[in-house]
Amino acid sequence: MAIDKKFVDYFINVTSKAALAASYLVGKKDKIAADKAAVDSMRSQLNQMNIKGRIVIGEGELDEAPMLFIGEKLGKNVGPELDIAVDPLEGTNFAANNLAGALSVIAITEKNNLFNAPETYMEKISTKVKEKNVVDLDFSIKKNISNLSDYLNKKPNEITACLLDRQRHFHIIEELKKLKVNIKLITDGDVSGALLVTEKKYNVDIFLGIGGGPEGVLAAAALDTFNCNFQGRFLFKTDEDKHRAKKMGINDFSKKYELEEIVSGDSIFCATGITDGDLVSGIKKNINEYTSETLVTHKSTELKKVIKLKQKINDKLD
Ligand code: VTB
Repeated sequence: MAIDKKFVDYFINVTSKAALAASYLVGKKDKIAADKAAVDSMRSQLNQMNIKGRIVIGEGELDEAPMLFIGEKLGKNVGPELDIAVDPLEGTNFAANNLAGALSVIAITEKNNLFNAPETYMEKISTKVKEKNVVDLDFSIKKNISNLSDYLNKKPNEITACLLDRQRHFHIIEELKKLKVNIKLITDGDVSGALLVTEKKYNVDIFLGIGGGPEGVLAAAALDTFNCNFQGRFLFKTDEDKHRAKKMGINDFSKKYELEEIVSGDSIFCATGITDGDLVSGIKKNINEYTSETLVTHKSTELKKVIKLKQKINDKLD
């Protein structure tokens, strides 16, 4: 089965409108308000659609998130049954401080094809290399870089690795430095970071490190259509984390998940820029019109491109 391609346009609209809503709060030093604007818009757009949608990755569980909570049903309860992962504002710091890289993101699969990820950290790795056993979460940094250099026929000093600038990655950064690998550090936004391996123009060969689990699942949906590789392993620190994971059906807490265990079947992914970033430009507004740029993927039609949209600011989705 496939998700009808008409939904691609609808979901571009959803993230474009959420990005527009958040764009009014760019640079206002208020992460919560910017996030709320994106969440409210996304929820209202999704509820106008002819879908039987269910949030599998959202703003948290019902008790902590009144909207877009995990399990929330969305849409008019007619049409296809879809699993939906959202990050209405990926990079709240970016939006609050008017920095590059804020996105509004959604990923959709048919029912039961998207991993129901808990809100914990995830160890991740992504590369353009699809073959197994070249790059692997279980290999050392040294082995991964050496395999990747051989595979790409590049010297380690011609390889670029992207990772979040965090203390927890200090040992990885030191190892990469020793190997003379070029390092691209990002301050936030690891959905975008993981996607930098998809195209040569971004000049990133490998993305690695520990970031949010939900962000990992979202990135995996797009990486699947780009025919790239992704592996993730959740990190459960507390008993509470483990308890919540168990409730979601996870029993093996140290399992390494392959891309196809995270997302399967057809999928749509949309990431609209709120501020300018590596993947897409941010929202540009005139008095009555705005332009959005959305990175879109649709697995069954092999669509993977940036779509620029000019719309009236008050246009409703019908
Ligand atoms: C990443 C990144 C997010 O959180 O998942 C990161 O994609 C991980 O958490 O944009 P820490 O900040 O605790 O390291 C964000 O930076 C913010 O949600």
